Amino acid sequence: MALSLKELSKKEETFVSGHRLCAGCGAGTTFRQILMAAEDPVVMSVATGCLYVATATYPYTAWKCNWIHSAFENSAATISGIEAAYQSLKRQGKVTKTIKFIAVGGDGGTFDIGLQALSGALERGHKFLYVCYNNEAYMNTGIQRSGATPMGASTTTTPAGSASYGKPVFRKDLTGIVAAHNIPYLAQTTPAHWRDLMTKVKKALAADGPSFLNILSPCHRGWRNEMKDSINLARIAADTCYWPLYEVENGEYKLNYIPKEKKPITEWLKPQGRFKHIFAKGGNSAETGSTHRSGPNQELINKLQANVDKEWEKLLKKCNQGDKKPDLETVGT
Ligand SMILES: Cc1ncc(C[n+]2csc(CCOP(=O)(O)OP(=O)(O)O)c2C)c(N)n1
Ligand code: SF4
Repeated sequence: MALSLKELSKKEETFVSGHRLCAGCGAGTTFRQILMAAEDPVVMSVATGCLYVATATYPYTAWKCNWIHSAFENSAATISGIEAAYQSLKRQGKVTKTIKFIAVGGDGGTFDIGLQALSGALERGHKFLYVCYNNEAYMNTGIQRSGATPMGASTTTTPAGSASYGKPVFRKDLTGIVAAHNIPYLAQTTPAHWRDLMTKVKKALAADGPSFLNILSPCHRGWRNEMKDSINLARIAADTCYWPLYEVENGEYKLNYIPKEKKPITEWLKPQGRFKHIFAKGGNSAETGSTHRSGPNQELINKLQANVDKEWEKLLKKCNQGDKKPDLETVGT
């Protein structure tokens, strides 16, 4: 089906309303888009986290597809078993229809606790899509830092205060880690770029082997932004190059979006309360921990900007696109 809003509006939804995700949560928008992009029936395995807790509250469910709750650490292992059973039944002629398999985890369940199960499933070559809805912390249990949390963010386990400027280390490059598994398809995207996200889901589900999507998923509870600004923040993440939209297809890197004007990282940081201390008087030094009494923690801002610039340049080289601009038609902002 063509990716036009008119056509999509006629499609029956598989992720439906009535769930208990916070109003303005990026995860609901993300999974609505994912399931609308799927052409075949899907079986999903969803790890513990906000998405599971808020959408599958027994005896209610927001999912009109086959669905299993998985433990925090093994969503990819659960889907592996289901996919292997399907392949066996297919070989025996007991199942003839095409079914797609999607494993899901938050960033806690993917970057940290479920990484081993994910790596194993990718290596074994199961034909499934793994989606990490990445809200950059363990939100469901009270906003603890995860391997995806950006440096400088104040969380309940890395609280900014007189002794700390927030999380002291950069986030893990999980997309890079997954790319090192040499799987057929992987990508980064956001729910603000709906056409990009849905195109990537289609490619991922069509891949001949495992595929992976790392989706930046706004969470106003943890990011402490205005509810109404969630999707716009995801857009700013791409415009600052903090969260580049790119894909790796059979080892070939491709940028899907190059902002006309690369915005400074402060545009991503400022609307979020989790970075409020960086702009307040009395912030701590990124290097020494000593207190700045005079104003914003410029040292930390410089460090964050330098990291974004460095990663962006590295990505440009991997994509080797020179002056060739990506096809903006695919982004759909
Ligand atoms: C092995 C294990 N450790 C801890 C927990 C408690 N727990 C449930 S949800 C959650 C946080 C999940 O974080 P994330 O995967 O990032 O998803 P989010 O809640 O942010 O959507 C934790 C720690 C658990 N269920 N299982
Ligand atoms: S806490 Fe965050 S991720 Fe969880 S439901 Fe609310 S907005 Fe969504």
